[in-house]
Parts: sequence; C-alpha cells; structure tokens
Amino acid sequence: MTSLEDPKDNLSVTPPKEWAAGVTAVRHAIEYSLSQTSVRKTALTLLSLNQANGIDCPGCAWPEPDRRHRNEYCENGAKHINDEATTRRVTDEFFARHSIAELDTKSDYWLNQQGRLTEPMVKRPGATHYERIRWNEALDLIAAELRALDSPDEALFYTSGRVSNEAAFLLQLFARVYGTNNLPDCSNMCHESSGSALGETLGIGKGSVSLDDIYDADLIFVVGQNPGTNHPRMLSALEETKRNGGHVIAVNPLPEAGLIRFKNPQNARGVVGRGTPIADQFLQIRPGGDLALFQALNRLLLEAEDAAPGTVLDEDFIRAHTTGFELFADATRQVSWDAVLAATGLARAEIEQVHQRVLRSKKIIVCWAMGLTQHKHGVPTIREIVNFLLLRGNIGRPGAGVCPVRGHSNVQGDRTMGIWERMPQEFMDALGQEFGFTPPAAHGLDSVDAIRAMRDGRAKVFIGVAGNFVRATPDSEVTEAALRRCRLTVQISTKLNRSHTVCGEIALILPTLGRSDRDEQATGEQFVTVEDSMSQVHASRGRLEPAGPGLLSEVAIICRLARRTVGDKVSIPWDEFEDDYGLIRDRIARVVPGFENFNQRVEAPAGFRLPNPVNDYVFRTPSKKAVFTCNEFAMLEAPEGHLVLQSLRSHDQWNTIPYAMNDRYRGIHNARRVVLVNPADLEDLGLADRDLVDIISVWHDGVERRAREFSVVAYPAARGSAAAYYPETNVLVPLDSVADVSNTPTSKGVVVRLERVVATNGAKGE
Ligand SMILES: Nc1nc2c(c(=O)[nH]1)N[C@H]1C(S)=C(S)[C@@H](COP(=O)(O)OP(=O)(O)OC[C@H]3O[C@@H](n4cnc5c(=O)[nH]c(N)nc54)[C@H](O)[C@@H]3O)O[C@H]1N2
Ligand SMILES: Nc1nc2c(c(=O)[nH]1)N[C@H]1C(S)=C(S)[C@@H](COP(=O)(O)OP(=O)(O)OC[C@H]3O[C@@H](n4cnc5c(=O)[nH]c(N)nc54)[C@H](O)[C@@H]3O)O[C@H]1N2
Ligand code: SF4
Ligand SMILES: [Mo]
Repeated sequence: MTSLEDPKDNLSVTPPKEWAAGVTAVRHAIEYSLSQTSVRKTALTLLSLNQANGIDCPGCAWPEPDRRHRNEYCENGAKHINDEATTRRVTDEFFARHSIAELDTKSDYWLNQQGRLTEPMVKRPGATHYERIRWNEALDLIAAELRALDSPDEALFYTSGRVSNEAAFLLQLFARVYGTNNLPDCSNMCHESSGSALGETLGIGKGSVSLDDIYDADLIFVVGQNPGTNHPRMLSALEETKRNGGHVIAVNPLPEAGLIRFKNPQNARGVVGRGTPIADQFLQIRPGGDLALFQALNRLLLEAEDAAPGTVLDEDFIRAHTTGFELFADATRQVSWDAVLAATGLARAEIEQVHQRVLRSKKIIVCWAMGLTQHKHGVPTIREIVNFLLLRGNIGRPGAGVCPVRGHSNVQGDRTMGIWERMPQEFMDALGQEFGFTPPAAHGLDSVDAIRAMRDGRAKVFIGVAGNFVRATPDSEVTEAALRRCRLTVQISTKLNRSHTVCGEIALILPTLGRSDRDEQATGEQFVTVEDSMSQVHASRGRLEPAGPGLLSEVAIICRLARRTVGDKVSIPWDEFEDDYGLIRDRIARVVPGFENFNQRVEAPAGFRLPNPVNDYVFRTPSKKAVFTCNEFAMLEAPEGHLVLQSLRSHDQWNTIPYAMNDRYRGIHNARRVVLVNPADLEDLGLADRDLVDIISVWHDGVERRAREFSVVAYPAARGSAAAYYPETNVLVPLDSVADVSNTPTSKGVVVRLERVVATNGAKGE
C-alpha cells in the first residue's frame, strides 16, 4: 500500500460509504503508521498525541475537548503524525543519485514517501543536482542575496499553517525589520474569505464558538465541509450535540460519509452498532448555491416576522448591537424564488423545512470550510450567513455563533502572530515600539499577488517556511514558471515535495524539526505553542529523537538568518531567542493582545483561550456594531455541455501530499486521476462511467488549461457539478480567477468541459 514505487492508477470503485470512522479507521491508521515507522515509535507518538504535555496533532485545527480520552486522535491524525515520524531518510546520497529534472518527473506521493530531509542542500546556478552545503554557508548565501536586492519588496516570505506561534512571530518580525510586508501564507488559499467577511461584519476574523457551544447548540449547519475526512473528531462533537437534543443540517453537493452516519471508535456503540446518524437533513446543493440558500432563509425569516410581529426576529439584539438592518431587509425581501431554486438546485419545500427547524431553534451555529471560501462570491456568502445569525441574535450568546473550521493546526495562530500582508496599524505600532524600529507601511503581497510578482520579475527571492507553495497554488504551469524565474528559492521543510524540484536559479533546502521531534536548545528542551480553530492556545512538545543530527528548528533557522541579514540594522537578541523560546513568548505577550503572562498561562494543561470580543457583544467595526450587509445575488452557471468542477481532498492525503491512492469513504481505490460526475449529467454529455477524459477549464482569457487523462466515475454528485482531487487539478484554476475581496483562488468553482480521450473498450474516442 505504501510502496516506494511510483504508483500507476489502477482504479476500482465500490459504492460510497454511508458512515465514517469505526474500527476500520483505527486499522487503517495503524497500518499506515507501521509502514512508516516502528511499533515503539508508533506507540510513542500516538500515546502523546493531543495529550496535555504532549504533541499537538499536526493535522487539522479542530480543538481537543477538556475531558481528554486516552486516544484523543483520529485515523487521519495518526497518519499525519506518523508520516512525519517516518524512519525513512533523504540524505545527500539520494540527491547525488537523482537529478532535479528526474525528481521533477516523480509523483507528489513518491516524493513524500522518500522520508525526512536530513541535510541542508543547495542547487547552484546551472547545476543539475542538489549538493550538500554547511548551515553557515547556506545562511550566509541567503543573507547575501537578500541584502543585494534593490528593494526588500523583491523578497517573499511564505508560511504554511503548521508553523508554531514562536517561529511565525519571529518570521514576521524578521520580514518587517528587513523592510517588507510580503508575508503570503496558506490562509490566502484557505479561510481568507472567512477572515474578510467576519472582520467586516463582526470586527474579528475568527470563529466565535467553543466546543461547549457546539455541544449546547439546538441546530448546527455544516456547510461546504467534509468533516469525516478533514476534521474527523468534529464528528464526536456533533454526536454529543445530538445526544443533547440538537440537530444538524448538512449542505453539500456530495453526500459525504461522515455527515450521514458516524461510528465513534472511542465508544462501544460506535464499534459494534450502526453508529449515530449525524445529519437530520441533507441539502444537496449546487456548487456556489449557498449565498442564494441563506438569502432565501433570511427572506423567510423576515416574512415570518411580518406575519407574526415580535415573535421571530430578536429585535432587542438587532436594535442594540447591529447596523444596516433596514437596507438589508429591503434588499432581502426582493430575493426571487426562481433565482434561488436555479442557484441551489433545491426544492422550495426543502428550504422551507430548514426554515421550520430554524424557527424551533434558539441557539444556532453555522460551521463551514472550503466549500464556501473558495468561490468567487465566497465573501458575500459568509456575510449572508452572518446576516442569518444576526436576525435571531445568534451571535454572542452561548450555543450560538460562527464557526469557520480552520485547516492547518496553527493557521489561526500564525495570523494572530502577524503573518499577514496587511496587519492592522495597532499591531504594527506595538511591534515597532517593542523592538525599536518602524515597520514598513505599504501592504505586502498575498499568495496570488506573489505569483504575479515572480512571474513579472518584480519578486526575485522566495523563502517558504513549511508548506508546498508550488502545488498549493493555482494555475500550476504559470506558477511553476514564476518560481523558476526567481534568483533564489529557499524551502524550510521536513519532507521532500514539488517545491524542491521547481526552483529558482539558486535553490536551498533547509531541513527542519517537525512537531514530533524533541527540540533541544542551549537552555534545555523547548516547547512551542499553537492556537486551534476555537482560539485555544496551548503547548506542543516533541517527544522523538530528531530525524537527523543535522536538523535545526524553525526558530533557530529564522534567528540565524535574521541575525545575518538585519543584525546590523536593529538590535534584536536573535541568539537569545534561539536559546530560550520563553523569551520569544515574553515578547509576544507584550505585542499581541490576549497573550498577557503568556509563559505562565500556557503552563495550564489545556492552555488558555484568547478572548473573542464578539462574545461580550463588543464589535470592533467602525460603527462598533455588528453589520448587516446587502449582498447581490450571485450564482455559478456553466454553459450547456459544461460542468462546475471543485477540487477537493481525498481521505488519504494531507493537502498537497497523497499518502495513498485511495478515497475510502467515496469508494475510490488505487487511483487519484478520477472525476466524479452525476450519472444523469454523464448521459447528457454522452459519456459513460470509466471513460477516460481530459478536463479542460473554460475561462475568459481564452487560454486552454488541460488536466490530462482522468477516469470518469458515475457518482451521486449534485447535478451540473464535478469533483476531482487537488493538487492534480490546480492546473485548471486560472490565476486571475479569485474570490472578490479575499483574492482566494476559486478552487471550488471552475467551469470545465470533459473531452473523451479513449473509450473504455480501448477504441479511440472523439
Ligand atoms: N485528512 C485531511 N485533513 C485535512 C486536510 C487534508 O488535506 N487531509 N486539510 C486541512 C485543511 S488545510 C483544510 S482548509 C481543511 C479543509 O476541509 P474541507 O473544506 O472539508 O476540505 P475539502 O476536501 O476541500 O472539501 C470541501 C467540501 O465542501 C464541499 N463543497 C464544494 N463546493 C461546495 C459548495 O459550493 N457548497 C457547499 N455547501 N459545499 C461545497 C465539498 O463537496 C466537500 O465536502 O481540512 C484540513 N484537514
Ligand atoms: N485546488 C486546490 N488548491 C488548494 C486547496 C484546494 O482545496 N483546492 N486548498 C488550499 C488550502 S485550504 C491550503 S491550507 C493550502 C495548503 O498549502 P501548504 O500548507 O503550502 O501545503 P501542505 O501540503 O500542507 O505542505 C506540505 C509540506 O509542508 C512541509 N512540512 C510539514 N510539516 C512541517 C513542519 O513542521 N515544518 C516545516 N518547516 N515544514 C513542514 C513538508 O515538507 C510537506 O511536504 O493549499 C491550498 N490549495
Ligand atoms: S481531528 Fe484533526 S487535530 Fe484531531 S486528531 Fe484528527 S487530524 Fe488531528
Ligand atoms: Mo487550508
């Protein structure tokens, strides 16, 4: 299953599963773990995963409950940690054996399976291979290149959300002392639309609920999210909501397994029984139909209030805490049912049934993820969800609120630490005052703008701390060319990936410690901190022998690079920070609100929760109130003969990295180049199950973007939609196809046509 061969697709299909987790999940987790590492290490990582004083799961950002179970992890969490704790190693011999051009022909799966990076490596101008370089020489080289740039804005500092608070804080400090706000991050491709919409309407770009609110809610919407695969322990939380009498509505173009039924492997019922049905109602929505859905629900609420004044809306809340209600209400009364039904593909009766549930519920939470954020109208959709919650006062009180379910384990923390190309002025002032410098005033580049800048020769140095930029971003061919145009690309990474094979004139791989590795510095063993999706900040301590003696921690690499690059510019004790991470936390405590007495408070086993002012009815908007917004109706339309394609995750991958070729819950085995389409659409398109097709995206720039040779799988997807895996389909997403306001690539809304390549009987197609 996890051979070192580069696997070829050998598709087999079984019916999609109706339930998620259960004993099979545990078996799969252990199997993957043992294929990577030893029984002893598997036991060590799994026993300390998500325990107080243990390793924070490097998987998703779902929080740990206060009452921790002995096995406080899911199948995928176990796979993520053991993918990192693998005993396989990539050494300098490996790089001598394989040229960069050869490595570039390998699959993402193969690159990851080679194991942990152990030595700093350099590709010099014109070289065909990476060769070993000493740390000092590597860091001197980068510092010299940075200092030689005409402007600091020619450098880019990318982060992915696995980076700890301590490393993130130092990275943004370094970038700003150096003189740029160019801090693109994975969030730009992820929950940026949530941040934009929530910041504007509620005054803070984060979720407002805690796990207790989830347990306590009467009604939870799970919209555009596949928790069975991507946030598996969220299902345990939803199970508890249901046990307490709450209800769940799932909104998705696909009937995702975990949303239907969940077998909790942590209790006997889940192991032997049929498990808990999760969704009380499933709305199989068309892609991009969510804005229309919530507009219709809002119209129904306004009409119900008109029919029985004083009984439906929370007028006291609206009067005391919001602005913009009248304009919003006028616009919403005009929403057309014909348009709503066309956009959503739902029946009016289904929406009215949801409305009845809403009327019966005092406490409502809406959870969402990439199915909303990665659309052109993602920001208005989330604003409309805020309207929906505001109408009945479902913001600020227990059991109610907004819940953007974050992806990477510390993506929220990185933003809190200042990883953003346009941090607010108060943060910049506090940072400048603490360290005695003036941070650059001009906003920096986000991920999409960073690609444009490299493409156009305006950015010349790319430094990535974690992540796999070239595969995470859209328009793969354009992005690859952009990176290859750079003078220098640097990747601070744990494992080999495509961003090491698609590189600049000079390229460096700097191997680093992961979450599971013990981090020993001059003052002793260090820990780092992270912030989960519900603003809980806590410690993570690596437990394993580091993957190699030559590894430096992210903090150490950033400190040493910063000292060499800007050490003479502003006096900052980089060496002391490297020796003692507690000193970094002392500085964070002085710069970032909510972190007072950081070192002391993080000693509590569960850490501490950052305040969310929304829960005290404090809204940091210009009007100091929550804002009702008017959002113009929008929907996704594909011309005749076309489909709306979404690019999503299989069960066996972590973002850009496939762990295996399966997507168990959807019944896809031994293949990733598949495209899931409703059988009725296939018939209309003159295609059949298992036909081999090219997927071609259609965009107004007229450029042909083609993903080759995918097998069509007849699947119960919403009519007019198609689904295929990321990152194989990123080539189809045009760089300029972005969400309004947030600039997030529209990875869930690409208009495509399917072109048959070879018919199933082997004869040539069209
Ligand atoms: N195992 C595993 N866990 C992960 C990750 C991983 O790669 N693997 N990645 C992590 C990260 S960084 C993130 S951001 C999260 C992502 O978590 P998800 O957002 O759950 O990830 P996706 O696979 O992109 O799935 C998007 C879901 O939205 C649905 N969807 C697509 N378009 C629409 C739409 O227009 N409307 C509605 N209502 N639904 C739609 C899809 O059918 C799918 O169920 O997961 C995190 N957890
Ligand atoms: N088409 C399409 N594109 C998407 C998405 C989509 O749904 N569809 N989703 C988007 C989303 S939500 C996200 S978050 C991005 C993800 O984008 P990224 O965060 O950039 O990508 P990852 O795949 O998580 O990065 C994996 C690499 O991180 C490195 N790594 C892992 N752990 C550590 C660590 O502890 N330290 C260091 N230094 N390195 C480490 C390893 O080398 C590994 O190869 O992709 C986005 N792109
Ligand atoms: S739900 Fe997320 S954080 Fe929790 S164990 Fe699973 S992958 Fe890790
Ligand atoms: Mo993400």
